[in-house]
Amino acid sequence: MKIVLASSNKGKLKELKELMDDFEVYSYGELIEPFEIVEDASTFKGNALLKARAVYDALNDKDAIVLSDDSGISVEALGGEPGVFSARYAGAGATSEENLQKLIENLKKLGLKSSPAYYTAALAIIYKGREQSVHGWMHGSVIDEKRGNNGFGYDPIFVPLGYDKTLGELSESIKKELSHRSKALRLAKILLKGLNK
Ligand code: ITT
Repeated sequence: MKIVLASSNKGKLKELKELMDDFEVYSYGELIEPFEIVEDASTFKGNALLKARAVYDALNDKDAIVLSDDSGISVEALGGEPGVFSARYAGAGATSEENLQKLIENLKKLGLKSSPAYYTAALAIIYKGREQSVHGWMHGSVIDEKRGNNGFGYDPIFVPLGYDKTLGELSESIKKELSHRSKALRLAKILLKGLNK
């Protein structure tokens, strides 16, 4: 079963490919020229569907199975920010480092060293024009300084519930066990295995 991942995010692609080693997986950039996809929905699910549809249409392959991932972090002390704006928290085209620094600055402005937070991943699947989606979450907290270099994005400031280290410090195998993406993918795999192939 050949699956096309509708993402250009290297960190996500690495995790998804490792978590899907029981499938034949390609990033869409390995098959066609990557293009910009406007993610203007108000929910993770909405944006995941926009990405999956855009790539499904561009592939022009009626047998393609497309899987997209829209994800982000929601911080309690910041009223749920950055949420669906996680990739562009510090502005359009911002780097992961700029987004993470903005989150730390906003915590500091409130005089906080940490806040409860959670990651969300919405995965959308399109096959033969039929759309499905699943979600996964990882709860924990964000802290006001970077620790460790593992993972990507906000991982160096995220401490999963039950741990005292950030995902930047913890091993990749722990993130694989706990993450929003791996939880959503467990559900997505059930859908993928049920597709009429
Ligand atoms: P694609 O749309 O091409 O998949 P993107 O980076 O634009 O890539 P999103 O719009 O879903 O993806 O933004 C998700 C952002 O949330 C991402 O840029 C990270 O900063 C953050 N994020 C999501 N999952 C994460 C994780 O597991 N660890 C750390 N940060 C994560």
